[in-house]
Amino acid sequence: MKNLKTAFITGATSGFGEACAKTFAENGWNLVITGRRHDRLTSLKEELEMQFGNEVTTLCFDVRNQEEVNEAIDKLKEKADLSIDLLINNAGLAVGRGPIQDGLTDDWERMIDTNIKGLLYMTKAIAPFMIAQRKGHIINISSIAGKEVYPGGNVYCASKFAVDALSKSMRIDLVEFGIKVTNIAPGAAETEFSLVRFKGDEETAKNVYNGFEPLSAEDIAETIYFVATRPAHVTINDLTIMPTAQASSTVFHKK
Ligand code: NDP
Ligand code: 8X3
Repeated sequence: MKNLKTAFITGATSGFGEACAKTFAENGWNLVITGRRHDRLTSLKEELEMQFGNEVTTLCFDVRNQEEVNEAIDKLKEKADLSIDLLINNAGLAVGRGPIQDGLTDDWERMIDTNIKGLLYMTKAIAPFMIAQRKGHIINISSIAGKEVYPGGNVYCASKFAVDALSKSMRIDLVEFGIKVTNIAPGAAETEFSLVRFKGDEETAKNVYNGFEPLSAEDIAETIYFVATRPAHVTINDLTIMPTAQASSTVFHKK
């Protein structure tokens, strides 16, 4: 039997977000999938609708632009019957991995605007749906980089520490409305993350995962699905998930 819940996933055009879209669709959820790459959103929608028969809505926008965020959500409000049960605040990125003294302002702004401000704009736009329903779940994707800093992590780590703090704070603000808030902190996972971080340098991106088995996007999607499907009275507040070969943000057991 179909589960008629709706998950709203930011950053569904690759990595964790795309894997979540597939996992939730397979389990009968309707989806709102978002990202900036229109072609990827369209082909994912076609694939999921054909395979699982779910309703998949695509919204193409940049989470850094509050006007674009609000316009996209206004489009959703035109669907009178829409309820959003789950928001996965996943869209995010790292750009660069150098010491603070060599950092590029543009890279810093991309990380802060996407990882912190984008998450805030999305939450501000979607929380009213959940408050009206007196239920809902917001899952924020932080990182092990939001628990421990590492050399060259500076602004990316700060942005993910901010996500960790916002998760704690949002949980307090939203508890009276029955809204769950979960913070997920993954270690190294092989997605397009490192390709973006190293600005398209495929060799450097690949080297990040040499000598150990990283997490996959599917590992994260499976975990998020578990978190999202606990009974109504149970919330997983915070979850750190690491490759077995990674003990901390800097300690890896490599072959
Ligand atoms: P990917 O690069 O594979 O996916 C990132 C997603 O974010 C893409 O769908 C991208 O879509 C979207 N995105 C980025 N910037 C924007 C923007 N300005 N507006 C809208 N969407 C945007 O990386 P991951 O799947 O690995 O990363 C997902 C999240 O997980 C990020 O928040 C990342 O920081 C976090 N994370 C990743 C880890 C890893 O090792 N991979 C570990 C811990 C946390 P598009 O380009 O189409 O806009
Ligand atoms: C991504 C994991 O350790 O490269 O958040 O920062 S790490």
